[in-house]
Amino acid sequence: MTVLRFNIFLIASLGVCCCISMAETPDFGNNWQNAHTFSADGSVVEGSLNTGGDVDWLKFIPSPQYIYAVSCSSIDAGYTDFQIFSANKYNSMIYEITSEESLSSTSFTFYIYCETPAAIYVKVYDNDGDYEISAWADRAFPLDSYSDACSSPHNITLSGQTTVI
Ligand SMILES: [Ca+2]
Ligand SMILES: [Ca+2]
Repeated sequence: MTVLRFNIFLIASLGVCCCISMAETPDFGNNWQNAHTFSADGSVVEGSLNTGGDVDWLKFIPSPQYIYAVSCSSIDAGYTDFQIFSANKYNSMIYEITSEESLSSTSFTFYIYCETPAAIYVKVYDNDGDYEISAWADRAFPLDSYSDACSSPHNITLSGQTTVI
């Protein structure tokens, strides 16, 4: 009888643990410096915007010379705002690579050329409710022949008429 009770308690505990591990616990960071790191292997990350103006930041580290796909979906009614940012090579600041158009949807997939392993960030905000994010390496691409150093830029030749206003 004691063994049976213990097994029932163990099963109940495992069930609770499984539910907890699926949830966003703790809340994903509210700024890019505290972003939640996830793997860009196609697996889905589930998150939730809590009431009171919650903001969630997530990030992944890409392999260089790949085009990555980032898929964002709002699960609940209404749309959630998603913005995607890239870090500089020192990981000291970020800049946005999405536009306003890509935010006004309940679901979208955005493709990013990742020449370096600089972190890619996703900011989620607006409208309480659940959302899903996944990312994966879509395909490799060769490096371009243009220099990365400003001391040896690729020269371009301008042609045509120049208009000065
Ligand atoms: Ca959250
Ligand atoms: Ca948060």
